[in-house]
Amino acid sequence: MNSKLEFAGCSSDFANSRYSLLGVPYDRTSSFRLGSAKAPDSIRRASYCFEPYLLEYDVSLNDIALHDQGNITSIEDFSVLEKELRKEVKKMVDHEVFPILIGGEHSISPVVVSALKEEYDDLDVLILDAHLDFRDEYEGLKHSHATVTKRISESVGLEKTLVYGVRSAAKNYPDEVSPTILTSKEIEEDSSDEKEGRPLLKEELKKISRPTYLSIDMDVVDPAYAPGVGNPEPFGLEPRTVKELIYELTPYIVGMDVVEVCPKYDSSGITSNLSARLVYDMIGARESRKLTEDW
Ligand SMILES: [Mn+2]
Repeated sequence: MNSKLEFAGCSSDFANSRYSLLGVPYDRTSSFRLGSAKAPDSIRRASYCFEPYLLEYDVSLNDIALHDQGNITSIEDFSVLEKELRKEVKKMVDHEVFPILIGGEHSISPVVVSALKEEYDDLDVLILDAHLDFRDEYEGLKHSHATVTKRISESVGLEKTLVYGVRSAAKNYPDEVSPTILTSKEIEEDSSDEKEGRPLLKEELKKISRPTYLSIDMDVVDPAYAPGVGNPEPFGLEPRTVKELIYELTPYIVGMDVVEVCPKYDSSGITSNLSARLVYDMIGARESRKLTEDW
């Protein structure tokens, strides 16, 4: 662990914390723009932009035991990183601390999912991503940011892998062995009925009533709001949509990550800013909606 910076409000020690952040600055397989290794500290810096009191949730981060573990240092080799990251996630689960992972590239997520699967046998995974990332391998690599959905589906099962916000996939999609997807178009066009408020999304999310891991690839958001990512893909989700999705899902979330931010291409810092704010939102929403299930 080598980061001196801490995410805002992280004054609790690990053993007494409810949430713990871990930076994973792994960035070895990015196919287009490198630079996500700088994201954990960039998102930590951005976290000081906001008031600890979250008006919409009537929750103050100052009243919640938050902890920041710094960054994983074993980032040169995937198999070494995998071992270290699994150990850290297991430690958090054993201490009943909610894990928040800050990437780094998306290939860290299957490792976290596989570690959580040992604790939660019935785990669902909701991936927010512009890209389907369902290749079996990419450029000869099994563990690449372009194979994330495939690896996750092997861990928890295809029927328990959901990908929302998709607008880019390899040519052989769809086929009979694909995960459940909602495209960014389906999700944004769902918002037209003000009274009902996203009926399709709410209907889809009803299928989730189990512990769920939430993986947010920031490229799910439209590049107008989140330009600083490895593979920006136009026609994405509005930030507010992601916020609402997090709110609807919070009773079930048992861990989350925010990945693929690339500060080098984030000249105004708005992608790091939004990433930090989504972490605030998840905590605020989760604290305001008491968990109803004991997993
Ligand atoms: Mn992506």
